[in-house]
Amino acid sequence: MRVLLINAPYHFPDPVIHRTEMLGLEYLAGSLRKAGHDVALWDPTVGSGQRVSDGFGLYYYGRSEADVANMIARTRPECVGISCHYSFAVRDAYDVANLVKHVNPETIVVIGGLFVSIFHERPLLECAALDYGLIGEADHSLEDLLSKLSGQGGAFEDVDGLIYRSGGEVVKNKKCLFVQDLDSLPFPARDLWDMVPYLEGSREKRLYGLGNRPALSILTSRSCPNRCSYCNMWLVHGSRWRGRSAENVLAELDEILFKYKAEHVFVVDDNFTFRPERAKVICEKIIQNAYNFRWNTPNGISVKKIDDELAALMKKSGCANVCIAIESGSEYVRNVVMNKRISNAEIVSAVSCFRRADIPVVGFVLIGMPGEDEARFQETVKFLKSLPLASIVVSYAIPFPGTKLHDTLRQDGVITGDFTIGMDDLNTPVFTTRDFTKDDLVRRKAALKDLFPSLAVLTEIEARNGSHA
Ligand code: B12
Repeated sequence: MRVLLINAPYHFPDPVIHRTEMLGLEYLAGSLRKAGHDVALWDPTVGSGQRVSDGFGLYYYGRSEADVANMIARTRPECVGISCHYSFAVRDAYDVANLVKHVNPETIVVIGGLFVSIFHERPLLECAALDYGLIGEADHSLEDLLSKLSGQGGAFEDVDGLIYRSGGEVVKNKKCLFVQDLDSLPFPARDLWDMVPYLEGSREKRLYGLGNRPALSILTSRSCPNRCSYCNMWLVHGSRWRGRSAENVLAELDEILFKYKAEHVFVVDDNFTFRPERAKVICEKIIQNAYNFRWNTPNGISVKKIDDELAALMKKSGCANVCIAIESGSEYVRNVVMNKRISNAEIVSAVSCFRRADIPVVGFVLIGMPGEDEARFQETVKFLKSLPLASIVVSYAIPFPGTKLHDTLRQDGVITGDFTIGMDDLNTPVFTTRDFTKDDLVRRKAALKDLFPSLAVLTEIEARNGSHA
């Protein structure tokens, strides 16, 4: 089948975004190509980004309707797959679906990604242009759906996690299957789109101190078994952590470094160090191969199981900095409210290991969780001040649908009715409890930000370390 996979455009509050490759779409394209389909990838957010006068001050990252329509008319796909990566960006995905059907009503339109994984039937109920949705990881299920659509037999009832229309109703199959052997997947099909904007885009943004190096991303494992009350990633990737072998990771690194000429790699796993022995072997193999590149963990890693040996190997293999999930200095907030099961002592120990290894540490901090009164917030201030962090990233708690945080706030009557998170909500407090007002949160965020240098400090550190920043 002729398939076009599209990254849905979106509106975002920031004037510049960190535009990275969509690993999810690249993975799907790799699997479909292996199964014999004729696949193309398109990212309409590339080469775009202008302010729109929508009254919310949001920037639109996407191409014009005419561009989307031209792309469809030119490539004449039999099936278009749209990725809605963020639960707050679905309207833009619907717009693409409607355009596809407008250009050619015969084209089959499938939606996947986080939004469908949370809301299941809702996108098909809200958007008549969508024919199918697939819940969660779709590396195998999309291939299965396409083979049924190409008339190769089997019933739609058998497609894992499929949402479809039947007898005037929208129905869903249970999502049960997650890729067990990640090594069996083809590498992300980076060759199907132009990687230059991603390599150059990261250079411009200098995110998390990568100097001016061109950067790409890698996923060495999937999911995280922890159930932090504010996270809903597991709805896509399931509850079991799965890791690729070091050999398989190194083979993809070969491609990233030598074929695509990246000089920095973002390790975007949800829990890269979940099996520290595996992480150590990956670092050892990078060292043995004398690969000359820098890497970091912009998505954050857990502080559990970090020891001096791992930190030293990370440093030697080129780790430029780590982001770690501290989130709060109050053990009550971190463990009872956030369900992280991490003590202050474990955080101190991990930060010390990284500092001894001379790896700059960025702390992720989440404020505005229920129960975080002024006294508990002050525990965070005190705890952070005691840590030798290079910088911190402070975010407001957002009750994304599908999270325990969302359910608790709904039960407590804090969230009512059709509560939705919009793009314009990402940088502002969206709820209050008796523990704080919105003004309190704004003041607390500003107070925390004053404690540490901004992330730009990492770029300076990289420059001192001999990067070409
Ligand atoms: C890398 C990453 C980023 C990167 C780039 C994202 C990108 N272009 O791919 C960057 C750093 C830019 C980023 C930024 C943000 N991110 Co982010 N990001 C991730 C991260 C860590 C990994 C994404 C990934 O590559 N996954 C691996 C691939 C294999 O999985 P996948 O993309 O989900 O694809 C699979 C399925 O979803 C499905 N699928 C996907 N597309 C399609 C399409 C079709 C047709 C079908 C059938 C199936 C399908 O099949 C795929 C293969 O199995 C996720 C967490 C996670 N584990 O997913 C968070 C995550 C998606 N990000 C999140 C957030 C909040 C953000 C920010 C808003 C943070 C902020 N406040 O600024 C920004 C917004 C981004 C922006 N627009 O600028 C949240 C989303 C929460 C929510 N409910 O929406 C997540 C879930 C993190 C979390 N734990 O909370 N992010």
